[in-house]
Amino acid sequence: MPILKIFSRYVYDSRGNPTVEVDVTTETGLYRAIVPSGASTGVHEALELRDKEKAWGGKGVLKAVKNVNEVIAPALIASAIDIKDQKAVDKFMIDLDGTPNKSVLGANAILGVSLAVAKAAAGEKKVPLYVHIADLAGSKNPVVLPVPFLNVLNGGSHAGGRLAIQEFMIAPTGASSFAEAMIMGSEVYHILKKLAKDRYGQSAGNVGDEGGVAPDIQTPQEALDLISDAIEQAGYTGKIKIALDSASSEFYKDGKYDMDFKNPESDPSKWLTGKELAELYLDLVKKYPIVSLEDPFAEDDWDAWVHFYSATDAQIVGDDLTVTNPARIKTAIEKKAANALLLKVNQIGTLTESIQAALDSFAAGWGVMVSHRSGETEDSTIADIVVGLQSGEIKTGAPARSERLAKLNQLLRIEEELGDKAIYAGDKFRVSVTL
Ligand code: 2PG
Ligand code: MG
Repeated sequence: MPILKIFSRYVYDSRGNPTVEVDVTTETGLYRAIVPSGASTGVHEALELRDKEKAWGGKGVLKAVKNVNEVIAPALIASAIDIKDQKAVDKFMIDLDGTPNKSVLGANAILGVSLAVAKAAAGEKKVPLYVHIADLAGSKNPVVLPVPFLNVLNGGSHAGGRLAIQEFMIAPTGASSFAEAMIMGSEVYHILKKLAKDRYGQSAGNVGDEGGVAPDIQTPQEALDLISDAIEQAGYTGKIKIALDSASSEFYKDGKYDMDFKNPESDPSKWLTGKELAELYLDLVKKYPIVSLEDPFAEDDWDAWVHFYSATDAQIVGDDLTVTNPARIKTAIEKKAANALLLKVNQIGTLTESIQAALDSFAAGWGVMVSHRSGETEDSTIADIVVGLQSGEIKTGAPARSERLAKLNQLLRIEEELGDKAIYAGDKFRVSVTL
């Protein structure tokens, strides 16, 4: 079925910044995708085209919008490529751009079209989006609902407090369904908010970019104690695990890690080496039920990753390290630097390359956690992606704020639709493809 029209406009994301929206129209209807945007972005990510002009503080996306409307739309429509052939559609746009990091058209322009085309193809096939994505990925059993890694306490570049580590997530692995995982997560979130206010004052209940509470605390131990207490009060000890995203590239300075990086007077003699930071993580893993650590080290500090890999059985997730890029993933697999991929569609810029990144990771025995960005929208595509890939783990913020719930609510609907066929990944989240 041909594409009748492709139209792009800007809309606003959850931080109030403009972002690219794309509508693809075919005979079966109008299909829409909105592109997310990160704050703690990796230097190796595909290029997000921003106007860098006075309007919106340099964050305008008018050029990216124009690239969709004036370059991609006429060329793709004229090519008459079958929209069900996502690989061909994405390759066409990659070639049209002609650069390795999509810097001519912008990864935000290309991704908007890529995702909207996938939705249009699902519409043409009259199947849910996750079924179409499963077809594209060759998934064997796309009925697995992921463990939601709920970011209940925000720090780093996503919050105002002093905490260096960016994300403290709870993972209800002991639930029997996704719906039950959300009940557990929601209960713990509300208890945590109350505990944070009781311990640190009213303002500790304020939330960061991803909806988690953001008390002005300094150490990861304080955060983990708060969360452990909330899990215990809710009665879920043992059933809810914990995960971290350090986003440590944000506090890597002169070859060391500054756990006080938001303090302009931070004392360099206290900055940690990679080995010292690894010791800190190993202590935390011993004391708390931590099952996953993301970006524990900076994006090019390979030695620290390799050292840590051999010291723990926990999931070690590459985000800034691997940037959903098959070439970086290959290096990380070869070096034994990580054992899981954080999959963010806008880090690479097309659905096809994102699927390839997941398949390469699965082939190496890695886990794959599908992820939102800190700047999000009502677009819920990643919920269908995580089920379509059968990857068993997703992080999309706290169980609060509608740009986060858009994805979690879509997963509730998918579980309901699958009925008896649905399988909750639970404590098998790292090997969900084998279920
Ligand atoms: C991360 C993300 C999403 P950002 O570091 O994993 O939680 O943050 O989108 O700011 O890169
Ligand atoms: Mg991250």
